[in-house]
Amino acid sequence: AGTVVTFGEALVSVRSAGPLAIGSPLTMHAAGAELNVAVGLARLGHAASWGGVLGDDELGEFLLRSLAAERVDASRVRRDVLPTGVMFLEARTPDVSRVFYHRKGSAGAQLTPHDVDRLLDRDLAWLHLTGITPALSERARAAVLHAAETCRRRSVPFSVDVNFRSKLWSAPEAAEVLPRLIEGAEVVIGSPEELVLVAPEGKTVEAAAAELLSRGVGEVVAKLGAAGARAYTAQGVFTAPAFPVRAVDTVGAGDAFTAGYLSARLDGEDADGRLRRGNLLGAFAVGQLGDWEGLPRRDELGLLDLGQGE
Ligand code: CKP
Ligand code: MG
Repeated sequence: AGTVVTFGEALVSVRSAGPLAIGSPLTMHAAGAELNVAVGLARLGHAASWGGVLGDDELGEFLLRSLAAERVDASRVRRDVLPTGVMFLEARTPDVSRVFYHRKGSAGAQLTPHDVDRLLDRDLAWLHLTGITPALSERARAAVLHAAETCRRRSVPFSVDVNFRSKLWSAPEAAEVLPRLIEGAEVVIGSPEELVLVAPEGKTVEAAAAELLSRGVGEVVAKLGAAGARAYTAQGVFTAPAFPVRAVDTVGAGDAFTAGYLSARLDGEDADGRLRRGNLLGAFAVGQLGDWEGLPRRDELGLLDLGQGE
């Protein structure tokens, strides 16, 4: 059946219980958008592989250990003398959290097109990319554009989660690169604002979706947060509500949605089924501290069933 592959920068996310400036207690989690998606897919039983560059340090060891524990193949990871990146997630107040990256000049940004060639040299079922990787460095940008190009050439289906990060690059910079990245993608996922960013002519999410579909994107998926998600496809527009759950940590919800959506897509589910599983994984993710810790195994997919689950 082949492997679902994804790559990017994995980070150690350090979450605080309160304000950082007063030295609040910290907990350590494995994170990074692509790692989150790989874990989500592996939990559901898909053969998933994550690639990237990790520091030859204790934080890199921690990330490898986390990937192994979650049965994500990391056999093509490269180690580098530069440090593994860190992200602080500060609970400044119970309602306001802030993100601080310590990732400039990190190992993760050293990814090259050659790393991508090594990673993709196998039976590929699907490749998942995000708009974070091209924001990391010149070589990471070249690597991710090369990966998309390889998929187009080999006719391997691929997805892109736009994941615009304003702390890494500006909207005009992203708008210059991301439309090239998503060309020919089977699935493009983002918030309404992110979808508008990658469709040069589209001013609303509907116009952006129509533009992307007309330019050969297979389907466009808008994540609407608590309002659920909507898929724009050649067969029409489909909408599915979110699962009403209590949220303790919303970071990682987008990646969880993506993992659920792609999992259902790989299982051959229709648009309603894909959206439902995306929303379901998002609901599992927000219920637990950490980006992916709360995600379900396949036998747990019915746990949140409130009349709309699977
Ligand atoms: O869009 P999400 O909240 O699902 O993404 C969260 C991840 O990779 C998080 O793990 C963080 O490390 C990052 O996005 C990032 O680089 O911002
Ligand atoms: Mg996101």
